[in-house]
Amino acid sequence: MHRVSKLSFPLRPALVLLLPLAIALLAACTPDNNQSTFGTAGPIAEDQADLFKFIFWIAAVVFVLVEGAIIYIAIRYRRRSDNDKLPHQTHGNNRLEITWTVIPILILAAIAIPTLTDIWAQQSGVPEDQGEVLNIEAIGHQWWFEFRYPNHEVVTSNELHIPVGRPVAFKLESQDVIHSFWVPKIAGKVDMVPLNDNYMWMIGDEVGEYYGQCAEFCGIAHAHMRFRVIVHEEADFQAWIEGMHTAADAPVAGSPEASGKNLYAANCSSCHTNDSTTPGSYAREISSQQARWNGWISDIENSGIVSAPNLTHFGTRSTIGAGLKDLTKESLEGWITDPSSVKIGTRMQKHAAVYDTADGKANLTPAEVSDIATYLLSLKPGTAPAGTVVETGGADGADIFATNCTSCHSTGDNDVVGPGLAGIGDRAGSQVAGMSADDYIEESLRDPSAFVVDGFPAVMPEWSHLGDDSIDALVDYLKTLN
Ligand code: HEC
Ligand code: HEC
Ligand SMILES: [Cu+2]
Repeated sequence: MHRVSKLSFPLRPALVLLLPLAIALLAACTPDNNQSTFGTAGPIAEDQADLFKFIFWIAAVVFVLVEGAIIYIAIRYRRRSDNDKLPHQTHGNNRLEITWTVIPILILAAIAIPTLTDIWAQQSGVPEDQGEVLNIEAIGHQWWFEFRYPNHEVVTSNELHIPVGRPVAFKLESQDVIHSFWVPKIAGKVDMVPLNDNYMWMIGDEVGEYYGQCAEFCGIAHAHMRFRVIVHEEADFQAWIEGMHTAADAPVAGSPEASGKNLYAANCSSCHTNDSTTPGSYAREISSQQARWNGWISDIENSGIVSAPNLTHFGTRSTIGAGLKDLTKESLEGWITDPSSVKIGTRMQKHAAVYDTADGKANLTPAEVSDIATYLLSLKPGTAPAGTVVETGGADGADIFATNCTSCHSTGDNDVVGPGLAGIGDRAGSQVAGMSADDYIEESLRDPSAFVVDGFPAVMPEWSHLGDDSIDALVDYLKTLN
């Protein structure tokens, strides 16, 4: 007779293989992991973890009882010999039917109470009674995060700074596709949907650095769309805000930083702003970012610009490529030379003119890459008091232009956000009847809304704060562009 009791499957080797695998998978559940939702550091994540555990234990009890009963019955009432007869067949038992209808209702009700309480608490707006609320706008881009602090007029990217113990209210936006904002240890995830703002809030309970991640598949670099949340003591947070309003020191003439600064102005500043420290720079960055986006959307294949991370005080960052790598001189040089070797699919490499080469790598020598990296790493709050306008280079028009204008204007014929300025001296004289070239250019700087060039957005900031000498120097410099 054929016997089935002997397993033909090699049980022992299978266990030897499966056991370590199971242990490895379970190890992912340790609370210490950077993205584990078990080791929480904020009330929202904590409530969600508690809810998870509550439901898990109910499910575990149900599982053990039901599976136990099945196994017990299967063994206890199995067919023992060919002589066993089919037992008496029944159908329907009211008492049993009612029991196994009522028990699940009770279980679901027990789960619904804390679930609804949590949803209610988390969705009914940021708590106003737990300290001064910090407002942040978080914007998803393929494949990085922009953070704006409207009340502090600070813009940064990929590294979010918040004070410990204070409620933070987020307005979540997206510029391109649907992303999702998730800081596993501090708060649950909420989608970032284009043209439909979402809201969430969180409180960071413990000072430290936490991982964030886009949690909605958004394209090729989705898994590499990360960010960091740095939770500070209140005083350190205030110092950070203050630092973000303190200009970096100007590079010493002839230094690698000075060379890097010029290379940056020529190759990078059409997409990146790196000096959002002065009064008015917040509004300027928002309009530049919008203009970069408009430029990209109007010519997705060939645009030379696209919205990009704000690099103000990049030297204080700890990561690069949206939280992908630690920031070091080497990783930064690798990024500048060939961004997709670090992160596949970046828009930076696709659109920046400097990568328009045969092998797609930067059209820069290693020394030039090194200078740009040195310059970017030197961007930290400088020694001038917060809020002062650092007039780098005194009244040297070329330098003032490199610092303030190259994010929107090229000195050639190419339009970036604003028109290419080659030949502006010649054409300025004929723009407005009776107005000299000098006056036209000067008026364009002092009151850009006076004449808006056809076909361009009215986003040009006004420049009176640079001072009369600088404006004169700029006008003289602009007239030399041909
Ligand atoms: C066409 C627009 C464009 C130009 C020009 C450009 N970048 Fe970028 N850059 C981007 C975009 C977009 C990202 C975000 C990439 C990502 O994370 O997917 C980026 C990211 C970066 C980052 C990482 C920022 C972060 O927060 O992790 C650095 C550093 C950087 N660029 C430096 C440069 C330098 C240096 C140049 C000039 C050699 C340059 N960029 C030119 C668009 C541009
Ligand atoms: C945020 C982007 C932006 C920045 C930064 C910017 N501009 Fe402009 N600029 C524009 C735009 C857009 C126009 C065209 C619309 C208009 O005339 O307002 C323009 C127009 C001009 C014009 C008139 C051009 C013409 O053909 O008539 C001049 C001159 C000019 N800018 C000079 C400067 C100088 C100098 C700086 C730096 C001190 C500067 N811009 C900074 C966006 C910018
Ligand atoms: Cu995303």
